[in-house]
Amino acid sequence: MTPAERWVEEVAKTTRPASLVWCDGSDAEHARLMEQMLSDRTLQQLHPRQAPGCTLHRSHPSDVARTEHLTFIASRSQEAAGPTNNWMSPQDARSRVGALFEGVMQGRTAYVVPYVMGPLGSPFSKVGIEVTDSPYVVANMRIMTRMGKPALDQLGASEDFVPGLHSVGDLSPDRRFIVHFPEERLIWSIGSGYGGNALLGKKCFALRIASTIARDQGWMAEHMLILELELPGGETHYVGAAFPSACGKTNLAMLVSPLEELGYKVRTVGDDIAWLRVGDDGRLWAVNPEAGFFGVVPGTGPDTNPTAMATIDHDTIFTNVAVTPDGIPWWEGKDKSPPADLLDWQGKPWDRSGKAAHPNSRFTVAARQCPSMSPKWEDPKGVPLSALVFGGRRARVAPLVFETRDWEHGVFVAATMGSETTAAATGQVGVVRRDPMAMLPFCGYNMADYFAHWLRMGRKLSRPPAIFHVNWFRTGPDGKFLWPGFGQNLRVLLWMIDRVKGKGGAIETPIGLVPKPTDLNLDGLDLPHTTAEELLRVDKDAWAVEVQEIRSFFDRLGPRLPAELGRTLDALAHKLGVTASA
Ligand code: OXD
Ligand code: MN
Repeated sequence: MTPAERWVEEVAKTTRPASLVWCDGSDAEHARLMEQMLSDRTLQQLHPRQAPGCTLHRSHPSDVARTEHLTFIASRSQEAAGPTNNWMSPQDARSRVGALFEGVMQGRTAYVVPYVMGPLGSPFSKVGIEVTDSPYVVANMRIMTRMGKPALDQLGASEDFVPGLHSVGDLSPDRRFIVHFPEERLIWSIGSGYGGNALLGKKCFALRIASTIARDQGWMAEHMLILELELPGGETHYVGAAFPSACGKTNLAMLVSPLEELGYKVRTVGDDIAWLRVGDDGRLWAVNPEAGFFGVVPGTGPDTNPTAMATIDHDTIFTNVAVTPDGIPWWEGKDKSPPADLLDWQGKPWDRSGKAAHPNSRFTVAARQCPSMSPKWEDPKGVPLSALVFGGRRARVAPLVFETRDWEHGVFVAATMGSETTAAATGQVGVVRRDPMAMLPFCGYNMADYFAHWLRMGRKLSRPPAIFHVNWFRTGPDGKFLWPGFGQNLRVLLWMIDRVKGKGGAIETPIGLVPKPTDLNLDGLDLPHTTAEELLRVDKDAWAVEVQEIRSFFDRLGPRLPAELGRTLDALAHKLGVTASA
């Protein structure tokens, strides 16, 4: 028996499924599963010509987003999980959550899903095995990972895999837990079928567990898109960008260049997760560990993301969107006018008072369907990054873009970024919280140690990427966004590449290097000069308030916070002329 078989046997003894199916990832197996899900109404076939190969899944209304308050790090010491994670001792997890797994799969089929995160054949790829009683999860894992036989071939008789046990249980939030055992590299998830809680290769493995492996092995697992930017003449740059959930990573990764005719092209490498390593050349290299996109549907439309629209027009699993009686999917932002007789995301006739599609409704689609994929997206060595970008959703405070002074300052800016919460997680929407590196819900260990790891990584990079901060969401007094957004974000990326190349103007401000309106290529954009100035304005009073908030965030992290970050905060306070003390 291989270690994988032994673990699966052990799990089956606890969960007692009626049958056990090892998934090979084949077309025949997929067809069988789809047929079964269509007949038991787990999935509904969508319109054969308007949405060929597409299906709709409606989840339980209480199971529509990640549940951060039910997500735990079960490290041996609470200190190892740190103050930003929910902690449960491994013993508690074993008794409290373990009890819920006893016999939970009786009468159900358990699917054993071997999968690879990362391109096949890449030295950076890693194997996971998820045992789940949800065929919907299997169908999603088949899109999001390299699933089945290739994973077993890569694993062989090795014990180097991340085991993940998942059951939908009774779907009750009272019995819902997503638990990570970082020392054992083990994941348990029960009570939810929602992607971020149930597709264990994604947030649970590729971010939370991988971030702890990465800390131990000297690399990084980050919540970042990766895009390729080609300049006229063919020079190519890669950019990694970390924004919190539902803040536009997919849209930026699939950006259509408004300057394509001038030779500026954008291609996609990944839209959510990047595994980063120091290359022999001293640069930072990135791999997208995923094989598909699990994207937010509302707001995806022909203006915001025509590439995504082309990607999801066939062979896509939609979850919790609205639908016409003849099976055409619809969501807010798809087009201007909702069709008549729409059924909302719960399948009820839509009365037009609330949202037709759930704000966190999702598409699951294979990356190979996306017309903008870079030829390098599955390159086993990854791609070298010229720039890292961090950003949140801030109606006020942060300017459109600024460059940090060096790696250490970049880590400070990334570590202290704030963002308004979105519908990707349950809870209040629109509340500003610190979301360091967009990893608040995904860092598998103590956040202060994570910052120290970032600083350590910087010392290993002889040619580090430049680090920038962006905010596409600044609003004017009328509450409207100041920046036209979408494709125009390219103009901001081009300024970054100019800076990387030692060109491009900027002025020193207390927070970093900010372009003047004339430093950005705004040709052909109908953007009044005063609006451009407002977008780039550094509001010292607002930043003074920000300093106090950062100070209390740092206080929460306690004495493990790297001294460099405290010193950088003091320097910022000093430049702003505010008292540095708490
Ligand atoms: C996601 C998320 O699904 O961040 O990518 O919630
Ligand atoms: Mn994400």
